[in-house]
Amino acid sequence: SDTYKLFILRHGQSELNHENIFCGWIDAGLTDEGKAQAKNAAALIKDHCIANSLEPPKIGYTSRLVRTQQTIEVMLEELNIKPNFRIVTKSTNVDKIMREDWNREEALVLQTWRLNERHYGAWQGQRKPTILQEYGKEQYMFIRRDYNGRPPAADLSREMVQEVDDKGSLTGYDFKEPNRKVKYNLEEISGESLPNNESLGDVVERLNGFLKQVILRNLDYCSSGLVVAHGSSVRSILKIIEGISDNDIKDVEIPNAIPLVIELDRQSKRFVRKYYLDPELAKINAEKVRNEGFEKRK
Ligand code: DG2
Repeated sequence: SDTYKLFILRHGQSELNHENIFCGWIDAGLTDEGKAQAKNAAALIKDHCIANSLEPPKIGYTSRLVRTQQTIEVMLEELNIKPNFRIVTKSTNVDKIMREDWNREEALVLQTWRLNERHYGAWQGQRKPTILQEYGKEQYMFIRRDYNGRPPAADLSREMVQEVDDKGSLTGYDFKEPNRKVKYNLEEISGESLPNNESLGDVVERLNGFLKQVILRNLDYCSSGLVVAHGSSVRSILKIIEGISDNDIKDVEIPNAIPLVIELDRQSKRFVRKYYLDPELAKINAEKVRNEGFEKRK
């Protein structure tokens, strides 16, 4: 093929998506439906690869949040490829990993906070209809979708974390000590400065270097890649790769777990074309995402 291919998708439905709660950096797991969506996403990629005589992607990327990790785990299992997870910070030498540790027997999965969902600040853990009522329609949509819309900063001492039992099953959510010092210890050590609230513009800025210097560059090692990220991080990638304007990006909605193929020119890595592997379902589900908070449920 004359192009490189990036398979990009948002994780499957999370427990907080299901509850209509702003999630951001809260570490919610997948629902059973979310896992089924991930399986379906893998089947779509498998069919596409067979139809185009392509090898399935052997390098993957996720955020540091468990919902993207669970999604790619389910997908790689379905594709029959063993994952090899590596957390990447700014002090990680990715070229060295690619030269020395990457092999076609398994899928190397690089995990970075730079692909995390937008930090939703003080809105994290709050129900969407409640916030809509509090802020009104215009502000609600401005903060959710405007390129510069930024929610109020989170009180990190009230960061919401998941409560799990001994077997790792979810028993509820609680406000605890910030998980930042624990979960993001590697990032802290390598001197990354992590946000308390972000606009889409902030996400574009923190993601740009990783996208260009790691994801796009690695296409020269492996001509396809699998990116499992979030609504805002997928939007940011599309904005950068396609050069979508600050104004137009607010109308782009990302459905859960439907792979989008982005084809790039092999020489220039410039955008050539994109298409969803299930365009009908992508359209229906994207519309649902947009309307979250507005419909009368729960
Ligand atoms: C959703 C996006 O992110 O919410 O943070 O709640 O992709 O991680 O499920 P994701 C969240 P909206 O911006 O679509 O309201």
